[in-house]
Amino acid sequence: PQTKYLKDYLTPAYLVDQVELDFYLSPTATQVASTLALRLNPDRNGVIEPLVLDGEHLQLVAVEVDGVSLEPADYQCDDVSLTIPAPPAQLTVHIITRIDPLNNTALEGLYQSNGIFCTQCEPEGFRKITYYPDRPDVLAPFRVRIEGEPADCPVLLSNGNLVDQGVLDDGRHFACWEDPFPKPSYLFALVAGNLVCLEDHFITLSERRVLLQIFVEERNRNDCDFAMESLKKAMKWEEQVYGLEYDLDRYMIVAVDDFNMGAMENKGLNVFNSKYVLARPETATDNDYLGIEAVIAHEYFHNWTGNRVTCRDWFQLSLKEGLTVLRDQQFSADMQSAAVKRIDDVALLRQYQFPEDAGPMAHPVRPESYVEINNFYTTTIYNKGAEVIRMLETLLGRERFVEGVRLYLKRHDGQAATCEDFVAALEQAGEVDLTRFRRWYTQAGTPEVQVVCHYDCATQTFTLDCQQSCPATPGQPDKEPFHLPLVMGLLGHDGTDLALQLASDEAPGGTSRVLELTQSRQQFSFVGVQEQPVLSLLRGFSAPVRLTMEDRPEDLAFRMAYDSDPFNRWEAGQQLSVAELLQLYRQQLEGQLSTGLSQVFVDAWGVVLTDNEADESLLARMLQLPSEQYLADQLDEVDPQRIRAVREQALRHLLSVHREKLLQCYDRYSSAGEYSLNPVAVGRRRLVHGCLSLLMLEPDELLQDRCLRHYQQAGNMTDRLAAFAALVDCRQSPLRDQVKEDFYRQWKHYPLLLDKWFSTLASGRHENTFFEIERLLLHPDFTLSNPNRARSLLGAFAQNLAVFHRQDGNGYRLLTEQIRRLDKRNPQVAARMATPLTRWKRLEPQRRALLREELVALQQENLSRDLYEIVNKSLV
Ligand code: HT7
Ligand code: ZN
Repeated sequence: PQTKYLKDYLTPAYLVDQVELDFYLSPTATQVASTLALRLNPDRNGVIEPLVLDGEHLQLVAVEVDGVSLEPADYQCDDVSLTIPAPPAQLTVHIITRIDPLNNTALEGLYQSNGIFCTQCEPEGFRKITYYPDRPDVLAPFRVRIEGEPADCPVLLSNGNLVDQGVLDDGRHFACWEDPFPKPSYLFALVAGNLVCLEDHFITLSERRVLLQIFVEERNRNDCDFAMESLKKAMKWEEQVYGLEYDLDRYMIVAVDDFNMGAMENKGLNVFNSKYVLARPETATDNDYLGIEAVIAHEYFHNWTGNRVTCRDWFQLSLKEGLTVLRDQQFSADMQSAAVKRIDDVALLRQYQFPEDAGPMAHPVRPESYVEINNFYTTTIYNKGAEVIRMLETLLGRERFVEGVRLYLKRHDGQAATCEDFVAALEQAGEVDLTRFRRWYTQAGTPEVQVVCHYDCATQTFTLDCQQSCPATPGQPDKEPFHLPLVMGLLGHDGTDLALQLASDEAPGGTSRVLELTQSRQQFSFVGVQEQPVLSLLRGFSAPVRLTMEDRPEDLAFRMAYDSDPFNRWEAGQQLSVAELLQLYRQQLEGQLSTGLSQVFVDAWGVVLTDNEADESLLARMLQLPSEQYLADQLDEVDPQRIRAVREQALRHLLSVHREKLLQCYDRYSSAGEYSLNPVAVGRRRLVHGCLSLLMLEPDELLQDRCLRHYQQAGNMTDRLAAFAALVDCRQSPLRDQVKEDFYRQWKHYPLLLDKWFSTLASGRHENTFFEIERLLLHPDFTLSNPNRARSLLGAFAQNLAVFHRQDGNGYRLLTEQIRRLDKRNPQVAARMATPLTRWKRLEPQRRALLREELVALQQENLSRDLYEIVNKSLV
């Protein structure tokens, strides 16, 4: 397969002035008639070039140029394109193709999900529908006519406004849609099927009425209220914070069960994985609700950051994705507990993006090359991309940042832009120099920052000596220093924030500062510091770096109790935990007698557990020990089973000391009541479930019964699933099989909950989980055809580190075998699911060899381009 390079970017040879598409729907032989008004790009100065249209898996029926039908000798057609060698400078091309939606298992282009026709065109799916210059910098207005059987497809949808509809003599019916906003082909959408529609409306800032419609299958008609409310909240929030209004008269969302990712922002017609639309308390957990709120907002926000201003090429993907993730994070922070949202976002970044940045697929936020663009919808593009823009917000302040975003949107409205365009607009609005900052777009890897502090009592000066470096990543052995905003404060002995005065300031001002680290080494001195302070650095995780400071455990415990920045309160606790757990790990590894957790840590943890004042969500997060993945990330040679053993040893230690307090906390908050998603209710449930899962590590019969009651009497899925997960881990108890059967029986007809059944069982912590997973693969409800189902079992399995990384290598064999099969049906999902296989380099030698063997075997086979790229790069 070929590698594509950013440096090879060329403007399109032909522009498209108008697209007309006629669809004659049929499950196995849909006919697509396309009429394109094209003209030579004026930047070619009249020098004619061949017209090359992208197309894959198409059956070509006919081609005409300016009304004259072409003979096969007049054009060239291969597996990936249709070329007209010397066309006129202005021409109308008419092309008829035939496609097979029913057998489209890759779920790209036009496919069927439960009998519903739907499309997924980003990034390169449109070329599987018809021949077209399928690249994001070719923008055109689309007019679409869809014809289908009214019995199978009563609903016929496409982008924009409905301009005509009717019934034909032969009984078929049609609908015509017109999208006035020129758009790239990746934003095209078509949906047709037997769907019901839930309606509402939104009045915009300028008092326009927008029709809001959510289309779902009949069985789901009662599960859309939360999605609709989230949409209205997102519309209002974007007006209030960014001053941006929706631009069409109607906004449609369709939910389908078979979808490769979360959702897709097609202009005016979003297509969603039903997981991110459907919710009611009995079927969706708190996290499902929060996911829906975030994804609905994310796709809506794309209307400006992605659709009105799109990307010039796919190397610029983070231009729309990083910015839109940041905006959905800001929105969710305003809707929920902002501190906990930030903690969750950082935890996610560390759990997935940091390992990516340290692994074989590490790439800059703006990559320089790719083999398969589908592989670059990564956590680096999305989440690190959002962190990069968040740093711009920190450097500019919210007001100027919003001004900069608005300037960027105004300047490039209706255009395809680059990351550089974005940075230039922010630089101008913020009146700052972002020369060094731009390195965030070109250099991969997570920077490491080391800080050493010194307090000089005689001069009352507190100095931070900061150094930064960045590890080598594939193709980038050496890095230049990054521009890092370090938000900080100093805590006095009573835990209050001290007023800050840098040596260069005239007077003290404020208790929180942004220090800008732009060199590999820099010092910052604060004067007038009357006592030895405790430094609180990187507040709110103001830069995506690994920070090392020689914190004493007492200082961490102090910050855990007093830091005014809630993120850093949590972070101090995490650092303490990491240090404790790594010490236990090393003791085990070296065969030393374990000292257990330190008293300082056990006491500090107990203080959090009995804190009656702080936000319960924050407390719940503070009580969680760092994940196994995060711990693995701190080690040079990883033994995942040892990590699990050590983490469980620590949990049992905490349980043995604090059992009574855990029971009290569980009792205090586990009152039933009407389900609500307000942050206090969510926080209490998190706390209760944290206590329950810890208590259930060593459950007596009484506790098992309580857990069973918790499961049976739960008024919502959040409570039910937490108890289910705890019981699933009670291997010796007959209750385990009882609830396993009960959950299945109750929810076997509800796919999203059957997914949870599979994933909860695959996340089990006991030794037999692996054999259970083997059995589940043969379960009649397991299928690789549905991405959610495949992820629910295989994704959960691969994240269950101690089970996946069995010492005998059978975990690797099992996953590789399933990926092989999946690759034949759906390469995009197969490649994504192969990520855990690529993390072999830092495993201990025996597992490393076993995993590598599987990869080498896979590499010899006939793989899709998607999987080939992942496997190949991971072996370099
Ligand atoms: N912009 C979308 C990215 C996407 C996608 C969505 C569904 C299926 C396949 C896909 N490939 C790329 C989703 C988003 O970021 O909003
Ligand atoms: Zn997106």
